[in-house]
Amino acid sequence: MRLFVALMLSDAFRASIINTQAALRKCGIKGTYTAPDSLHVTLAFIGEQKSPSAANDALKQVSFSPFEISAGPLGYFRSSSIIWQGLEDNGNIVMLAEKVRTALQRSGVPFDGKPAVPHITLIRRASSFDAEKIAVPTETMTVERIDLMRSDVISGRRVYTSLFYRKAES
Ligand code: 2AM
Repeated sequence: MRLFVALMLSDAFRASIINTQAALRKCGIKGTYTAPDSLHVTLAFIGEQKSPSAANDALKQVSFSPFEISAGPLGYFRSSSIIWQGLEDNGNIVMLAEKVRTALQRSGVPFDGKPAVPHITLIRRASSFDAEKIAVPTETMTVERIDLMRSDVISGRRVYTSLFYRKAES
């Protein structure tokens, strides 16, 4: 099974991101828009594993306090034609990603070591990136949990399912 660790979005935050996707659509940008339920921030991409148990055990070792995030400007990964929502988070997402990755390493779970760039993928294979007119959402959310996610292709569509979550300690 294909696994990754992510921050999933609150309903209100997700709704504001969906509005941004709608604004991009209105601008005529074509591509594969991320489905509402799949919008997330990746902390660590693990990839294929026979079982989620070692990753579960690793997440049990991660402790963190709740923190606020808000939307920032949009960004563009030119190499993969991805338009993404940037985030304002006082560096907390990268710090949390580091904790997750350290715990995975200690548990012997492999992961993609590319530096974490906090983002929410909005459109893959975007036809262009002409988004200066798009307003930045004002919604904020409190990060209160991290999820171990499973990624499957079901009827040609990628579907993410939470297998386990670790709550912040307030
Ligand atoms: P993303 O974070 O830019 O959206 C599940 O595949 C998630 O893990 C995707 O959302 C994907 O991109 C992210 N990811 C990070 N590194 C990856 C890799 N090497 N291969 C596939 N997905 C990766």
